[in-house]
Amino acid sequence: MHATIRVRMSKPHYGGNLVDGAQLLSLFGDVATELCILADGDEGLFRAYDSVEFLAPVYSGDFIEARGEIVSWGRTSLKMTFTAHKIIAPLVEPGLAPTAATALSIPTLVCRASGTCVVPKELRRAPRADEQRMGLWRPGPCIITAAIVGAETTRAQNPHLPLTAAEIGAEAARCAQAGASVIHLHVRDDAGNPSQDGDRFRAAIAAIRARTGVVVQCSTGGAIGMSIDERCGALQLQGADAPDMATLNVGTINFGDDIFVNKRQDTMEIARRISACGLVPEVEIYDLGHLDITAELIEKGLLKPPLHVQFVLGVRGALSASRANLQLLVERLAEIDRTQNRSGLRSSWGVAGIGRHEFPMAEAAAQLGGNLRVGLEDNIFLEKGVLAAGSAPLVEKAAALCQAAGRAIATPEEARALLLKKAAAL
Ligand code: KMH
Ligand code: ZN
Repeated sequence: MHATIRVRMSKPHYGGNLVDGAQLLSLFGDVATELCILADGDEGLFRAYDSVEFLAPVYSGDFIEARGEIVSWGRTSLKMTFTAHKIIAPLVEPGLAPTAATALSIPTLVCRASGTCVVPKELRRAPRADEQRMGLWRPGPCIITAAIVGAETTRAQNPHLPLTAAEIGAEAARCAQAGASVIHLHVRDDAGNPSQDGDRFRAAIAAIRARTGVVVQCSTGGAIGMSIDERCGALQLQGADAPDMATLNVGTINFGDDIFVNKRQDTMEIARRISACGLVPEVEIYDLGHLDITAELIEKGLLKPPLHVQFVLGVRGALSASRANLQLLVERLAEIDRTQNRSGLRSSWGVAGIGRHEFPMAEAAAQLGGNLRVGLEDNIFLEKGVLAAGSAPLVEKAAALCQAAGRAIATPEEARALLLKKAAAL
């Protein structure tokens, strides 16, 4: 959750037209108040700053953009970080009119701070039903998805990669123990090569369900070069064999040195098949334009909001894994909700950062109120140079980031309730 205000500084305090730092802190106070209202439906109180740095002078006439983000969700307190950038400055140069001013091509960071706000216990109110439904307040528990197999990771890269149904079942149980509530599932053939064979999915799903109650989400992305029918192997499963969810890839991207092809007509066909099976789709978004395709699929009646989307960031050839890009995607999804979602329920999102971006993105998701995905499909290292002993240690590390951000971790039952209620909309 973030808030931004832009204000022109008008009161010089010191010689040379300099503005005093307290004015910047007053802007942060207003940003903090907005965040408290968004998070708790109450103005809250600023309790303390734990750091304030003044980094460049601010003069009367400068335009300042003050921005704040919630980075930890305590029970009654909210920890926030703030930045103030100078974005426009008067041009005071001989020969120029006194009205001359310029928009800075590179805004100057003039101040940064972090602090804590509280809503005193006695002032807290319960969210109204409409506020609750639309998720205007604090985010719910964080759903951790474990992508434990994938199609590209090999045993040579990480010897802990599960391949057989029994190995997959055991790894899913370890991940559930560590905090995962959804398993994103691919399967392999006897040689360990990617497969989307329905029987192999059936065996893997049965092995998972014999050991844990996690939500099972099967891939329809498969591996590069597979046909659409091949990719949809898991959609043949019916009744008790069927998965709970299936992925829907909506756009073509460069994928390292390959191309992951998702033609328009193929995407529409897979969307129809997922819907015909009564499964909840998870829409895989690798680039900003993919949300425009998603909007078109809603228009065509092939997707029904509220949606659940996974932002997969940091694939070489698609959108990079930055916090700014993630926020852009979250805002575009919110716009889709505002314009195309009449259900009264907000769409949900998660993020999967590829390679070294896995944990920065997991932390950003936890702080921004989203869900997250980790696992050997996306990243094989626990930390720089240290191979992860399976996906479970990656889940454990992500769960610690959730806890540091004050987010509860969704149980499989909670994930089921949050994700699968979207089925009602199909
Ligand atoms: N293996 C990637 C080419 C999905 O599971 O839906 C595609 C993929 C997406 O993994
Ligand atoms: Zn996948």
